Amino acid sequence: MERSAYRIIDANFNRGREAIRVIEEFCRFVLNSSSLTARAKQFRHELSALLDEFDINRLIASRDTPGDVGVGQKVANQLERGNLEDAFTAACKRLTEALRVLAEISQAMNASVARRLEDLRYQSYTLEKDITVFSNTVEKFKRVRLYVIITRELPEEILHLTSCCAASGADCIQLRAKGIEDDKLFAVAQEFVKICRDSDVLSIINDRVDIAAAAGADGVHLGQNDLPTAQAKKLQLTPLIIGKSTHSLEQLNSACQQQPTYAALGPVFATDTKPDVKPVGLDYVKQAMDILGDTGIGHAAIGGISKDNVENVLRAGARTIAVCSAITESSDPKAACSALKKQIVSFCGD
Ligand code: TZP
Ligand code: MG
Repeated sequence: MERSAYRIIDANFNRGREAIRVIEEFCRFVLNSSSLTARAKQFRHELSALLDEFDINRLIASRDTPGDVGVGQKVANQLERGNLEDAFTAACKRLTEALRVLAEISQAMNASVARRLEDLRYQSYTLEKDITVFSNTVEKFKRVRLYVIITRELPEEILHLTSCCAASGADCIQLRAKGIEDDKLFAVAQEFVKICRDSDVLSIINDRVDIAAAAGADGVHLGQNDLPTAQAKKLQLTPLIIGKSTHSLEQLNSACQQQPTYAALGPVFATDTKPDVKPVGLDYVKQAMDILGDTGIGHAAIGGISKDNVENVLRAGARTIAVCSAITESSDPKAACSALKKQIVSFCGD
């Protein structure tokens, strides 16, 4: 009996450590997220520390791979991994299974270790959720080159501009209607989301996570004085893209701690759409792109960007360009939208 218990514990420590290693590599090489990689690594070390609570010589002596009747047994779909996300998800499941087995089997041998293994299992559920939500939303936002912000209050104007931009190359559109009542905002948000969805364009609601979630938008954009990112995450019904405005390196560093999907960098140039905030310039874009490189968090350069200066912003390293007036105040929003998209795409080589 003891030997069998040691065999199970040995096999499941190996299974668990291998699974958390796959998770760590996903955070490191797929998501490029240093903070999620650090969390996975810390988890792996805690799991290894628990192994030290057992007699390592007995564990290794109990191992009998050639005599293991489970080796080589296959069931349908086993080891079918269509992509890296599948490999990550399978590793998460394997990790929780291994932890459950370890806790059950070690219960009679060492109750305090069993309790710590259970703690790790609960932590692993949260780790899986945090990585999955971040990965899903970052993946969706990655393809965004042109992001159009519609700052309007009249529903007809909002919907007309949304249709124009959705048909002319916008990859993401934000509804920024600050002065309208909630019932009207919700109604127009629902139609806005539908137009975007039908054109395969991402829909973002400015300021209001409740409206974003209720209208089924892809995301919400939060300013410095809006709800904190961590609170917005608690209110999401499905994984929500969360954008956070930043106007300085200090704000950017603090935004990164809470892992939004993207950080808005601006205003790059002076703009009447946001007259109260001092322009941050192209140097901020360059420095921010460096900082974001280690986080996996996306970006959107914003503020005073037009066809005349967009290439300078792209040269500073930005690959997602957000504009409001250059398109929505144009006499021909459709033409302005497709021309800007063409400029960005030809620079990025997409
Ligand atoms: N946040 C920073 S700059 C800005 C916002 C909402 C305004 C962008 O509008 P425009 O007209 O493209 O300068
Ligand atoms: Mg706001």
